[in-house]
Amino acid sequence: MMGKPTLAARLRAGDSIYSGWIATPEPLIAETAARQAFDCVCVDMQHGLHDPVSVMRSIGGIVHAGKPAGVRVPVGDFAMASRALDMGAEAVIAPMINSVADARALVAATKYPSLGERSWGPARALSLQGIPDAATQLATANDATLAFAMVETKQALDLLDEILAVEGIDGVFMGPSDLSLTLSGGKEVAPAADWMDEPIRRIAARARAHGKIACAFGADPVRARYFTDVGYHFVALGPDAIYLASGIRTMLEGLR
Ligand code: 3PY
Ligand code: MG
Repeated sequence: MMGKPTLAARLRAGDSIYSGWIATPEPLIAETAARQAFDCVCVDMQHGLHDPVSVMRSIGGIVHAGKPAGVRVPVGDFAMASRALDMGAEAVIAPMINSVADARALVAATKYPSLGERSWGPARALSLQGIPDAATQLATANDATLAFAMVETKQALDLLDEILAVEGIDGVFMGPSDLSLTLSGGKEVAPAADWMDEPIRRIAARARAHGKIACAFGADPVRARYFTDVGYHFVALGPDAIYLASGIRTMLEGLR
């Protein structure tokens, strides 16, 4: 939003960002999360139930609550990556970026020429974020919006430096569940296993070496804190069903 530091500016200044993660396609939930102390709120189209309309409405609620919005798009849906930015998202998270070609496709969809091939049409982003005119948008959008490539497979880990080197990729987003699933050869989903510590630290260290942002999905506060401690600057916590369940638990425990 104009007048406030963008999510990109805060991350580049070294701030730690904790983001909400909303799977339920109801804008009021995203807005309610944004009214809490989260720095940012993301909506999930990959494993969450969001569609383009619920994403558009949720971004409105999040931004009206004064927070930046992020969108995780479905696998391979680079068209939606462009649309999420047109709808006013400040960050796009693309799952399963497993090759340099995937990373380049993400940049093409999210950055205006000459860096990428993003098509012109940000009317909603302009009005939502108070960007005064097209020239300002064109001059600022490539820096002010973030393209995060999910590194969450053995294949992507093997190509980590090549993916990080793609110009226009602002950071890598580590998905610990899929990473553990693929590193274990399909044997287990063990996002918090001891043997995950080395690849988790390596991803943060290599992102830092490339001057890029390390992001992760934290699930709970203990894991989120651990990610921050080992060099991640953008950590998502959730999804929203967990907020609801833990709120209900706390409330009922208060009765006993
Ligand atoms: C993963 O852990 O694989 C994720 O994609 C987190 O959302
Ligand atoms: Mg995943």
